[in-house]
Amino acid sequence: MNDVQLDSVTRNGLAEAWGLGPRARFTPLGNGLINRTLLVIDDGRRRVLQCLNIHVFRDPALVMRNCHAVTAHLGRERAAGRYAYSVLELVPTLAGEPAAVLANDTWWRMYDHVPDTRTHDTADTPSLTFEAARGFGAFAAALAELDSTDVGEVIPHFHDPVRRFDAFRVALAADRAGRAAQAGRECKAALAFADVLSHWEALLAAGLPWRITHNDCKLNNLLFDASDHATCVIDLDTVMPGSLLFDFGDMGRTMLSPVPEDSTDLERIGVRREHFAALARGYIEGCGDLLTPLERENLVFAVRLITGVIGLRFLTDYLDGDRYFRCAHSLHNLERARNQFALYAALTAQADALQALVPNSA
Ligand code: GN1
Ligand code: MG
Repeated sequence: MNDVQLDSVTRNGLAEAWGLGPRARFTPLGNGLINRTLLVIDDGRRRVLQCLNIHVFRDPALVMRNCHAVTAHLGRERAAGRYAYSVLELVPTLAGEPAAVLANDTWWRMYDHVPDTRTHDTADTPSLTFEAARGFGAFAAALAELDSTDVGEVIPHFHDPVRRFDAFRVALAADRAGRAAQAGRECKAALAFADVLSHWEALLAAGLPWRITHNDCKLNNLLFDASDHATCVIDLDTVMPGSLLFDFGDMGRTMLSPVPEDSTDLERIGVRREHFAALARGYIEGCGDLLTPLERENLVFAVRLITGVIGLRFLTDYLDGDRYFRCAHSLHNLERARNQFALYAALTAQADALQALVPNSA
C-alpha cells in the first residue's frame, strides 16, 4: 500500500502529540465509510491512527469517553476470565489525553495495532459467519454489566426506523441534488419499508430490552486471525444504548448475502440459509442467556429492519448529494441502496422459513 502524504500541520501535530519520529510512515487501513484510518509504522512499531469525522460525531469528547469506558470495562472482563477476545487499547497522547486536537481542528486518536489480523467484507463460509456472530455475541454479553450511565448517546436516534424513514421523505421532497428522478425506482422500493414501522413500535411497546450495544456490527468491524478465528471487535464509536436487534441486524445484513453492500451484481444478492442458521447459533452461543424470547423471536425481523434502515440512509444520502458516507463515485450511494433493497426483498420473502431456523424460537 502506498504511503499517505499528510499535510505538514497534520503530520507535525501527530508527531508532537504522540512523539512520532521523523521517519514515521502512514498507510491507509480498512474500508470505513466515516472516519479516516491510517496504519502508522514508527521505528518498527505499528499503531492505528484515526481521524474522527466530527460532522458525524458532533461530540467527539463524548465518543472518546465512551471508548475509554468500554475498553476499560472489556479489559477488566478479560482479566477476570469472562471475555476471551482481545480488547482495543487506546494510546493516550504524551500529555495523557485520549485524543489530540490539532491546529487544523481535526480530532485524532491512536490504538495499538492488533498484530496478525485481517478483516473480511463478505463471509465466504458458514463457519466464518458463526465465528463472527459468536464474537459479537460475547461482546454484547461482556457489556451487559457495564453501568449504562457510563456510556452516552453519541448519535441520538441512530437506528430509529421512524426517523430514518421521515428523513428519507424530507430528502426526496427537497431533492437538493436534483437526483430524485434518477432514483425513481429505488425511492419506490423504499416505500416497502413502511411495513416494518408498526411492528417496530409494537416491539417497543412490548418492552424490547434496551442495553449497551455496538450499533455497527458489520462483518468488517471484527478482526480475525490467520486461521479465521474472531479476535477483536473494533470500531467502538457507536457503542451506546440500543437494542441487540440492531447488532444482529447489521450482522445479517453483511453476512447473509454472498456479495458486499455495494455490489451491483443484483442477481447474486440473496439470503444464504446455512449462513442464517450459523449466524443465529453463533450469536446465541456468544450471548449466553442474554437474549430474551422477544429478541429471539425477532431475529429475522432485526435483519429486515437494519437492512432497510441502512438502505434508506444510503438513498437519503444520494438524494442529499453524498454528504455523509464516503463514496468512490457519484452513483455509489444509489448502488448501495439498490443492493440493500434487493436484500430486504429477499429477506421479506423468506422471513418465516428463516425464523424457523432459530434454535428454540416460538
Ligand atoms: C458506517 O464507519 P463504518 O464504515 O464502520 C456507518 C454505519 C453503516 C456503515 C455502512 C457512524 O460505518 O452505520 O452501517 O457505514 N457508521 C456511522 O457500511 O454512520
Ligand atoms: Mg468500521
